[in-house]
Amino acid sequence: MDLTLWQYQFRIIMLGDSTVGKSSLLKRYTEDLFLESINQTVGVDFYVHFLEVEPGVRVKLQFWDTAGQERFRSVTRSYYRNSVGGLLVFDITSRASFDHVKEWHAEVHERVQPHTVLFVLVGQKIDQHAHGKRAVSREEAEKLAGQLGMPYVEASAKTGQNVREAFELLTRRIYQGLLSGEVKLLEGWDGVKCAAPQALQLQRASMSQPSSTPKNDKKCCG
Ligand SMILES: Nc1nc2c(ncn2[C@@H]2O[C@H](COP(=O)(O)OP(=O)(O)OP(=O)(O)O)[C@@H](O)[C@H]2O)c(=O)[nH]1
Ligand SMILES: [Mg+2]
Repeated sequence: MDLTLWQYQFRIIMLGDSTVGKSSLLKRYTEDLFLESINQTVGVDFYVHFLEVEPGVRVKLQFWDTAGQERFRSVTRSYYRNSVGGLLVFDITSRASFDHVKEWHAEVHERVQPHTVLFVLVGQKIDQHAHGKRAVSREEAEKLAGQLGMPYVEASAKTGQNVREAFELLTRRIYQGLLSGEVKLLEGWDGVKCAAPQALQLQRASMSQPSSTPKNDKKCCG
């Protein structure tokens, strides 16, 4: 199948403190690679990956990998608004990176209204648990994720554990949001794009319940 064909494009942002492993997660997911010494991100980098969310429905995932360093914040902020989803990442060995999750979330929330960004919280570097370096318990992270209304996944870009799962969980969450109308397609917003008219036909064919017709299908694809 031609991989350049897609029915939807989702723009997804990677957020979290510097060195938590945002770029490493993307490298693992898109190239199945891990680098012990990887350059710190300067401003924003771009990655692309394709995922079939259900038979015949191919999504182009366009990732914005932001720099966690404070000095790039004015650049990275400009990417929040046109993101439909995000991985909010902390490092399970760094208490400070976990403490900052609330701040990252609040900052995005404030700046994207009236839109919302659907998040998954990722506890990164889970390979370090076996070396006794965990500084944030799973229970604590799950509790915070619950308060912020997002699922929690523990992953390791180094071993690859749960990396695909984290990205796919987010993608499916966005796709479901699109079908249910939770994700609203407003004029002048680029978080989601649809390739017309194929997407609508496939979407309709895939839905068994007429009541689950997306509210926004006309804007998206018609
Ligand atoms: N042990 C371990 N180290 C990791 C893991 N993921 C990333 N690292 C290491 O952590 C360091 C930082 O990784 P990056 O992916 O550059 O972190 P980042 O969040 O993109 O950082 P910024 O670009 O500065 O925002 C690198 O030395 C990686 O090799 C992991 O799952 N386990
Ligand atoms: Mg980076």
